[in-house]
Amino acid sequence: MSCLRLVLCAGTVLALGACSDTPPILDVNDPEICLNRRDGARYCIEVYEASREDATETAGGSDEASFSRSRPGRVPWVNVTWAAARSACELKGKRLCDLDEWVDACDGQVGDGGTVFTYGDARDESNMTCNTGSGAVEPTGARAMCTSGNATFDQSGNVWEWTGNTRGAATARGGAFRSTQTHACENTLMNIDLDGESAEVGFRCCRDV
Ligand SMILES: [Ca+2]
Repeated sequence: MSCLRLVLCAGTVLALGACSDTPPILDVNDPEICLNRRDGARYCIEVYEASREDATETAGGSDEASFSRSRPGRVPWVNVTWAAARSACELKGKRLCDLDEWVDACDGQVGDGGTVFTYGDARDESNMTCNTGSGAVEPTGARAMCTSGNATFDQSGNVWEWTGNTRGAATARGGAFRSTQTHACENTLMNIDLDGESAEVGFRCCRDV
């Protein structure tokens, strides 16, 4: 399903594998927020961290053949490599979020500026606003105050999120349930093995409009 050639998407030449051949599957009721990108184009980012099709409020599920979902109250899809996360998005005609897209959704501002943390400028030392410092994953959207100015959930904590659609651009952002000091929108780059899997790393999907 992945694009292993140079492709044209919405008139813009993207890098290898940066988009899917599949039209976006938008009738599955996975909420998304559509925003301006820094280049002036529009994109949509899913509101919740991705979960498997058969995930529940207490279990992450095992269905890795179906495309990912973005639903509230589901244990997020973790233990997934960067490539597998990208494929799960491409199965629904989407892709991973690019770095700038993820950051701008998190901080509520296109380009520079925006809030330091997804929930505001002041660090929540109590770790109550988002699922940071708890030591355990939670269902998506479990912390009602863990929202950005764009109404996305869990862009701080719960699980790290794969971003970038090429290996060169790929990283994970946002901190996870064990993080306490590393959950700002801008400076949470994490050097990890793209081919590794972790119980603390998941993803969410984006798409071009
Ligand atoms: Ca997260």
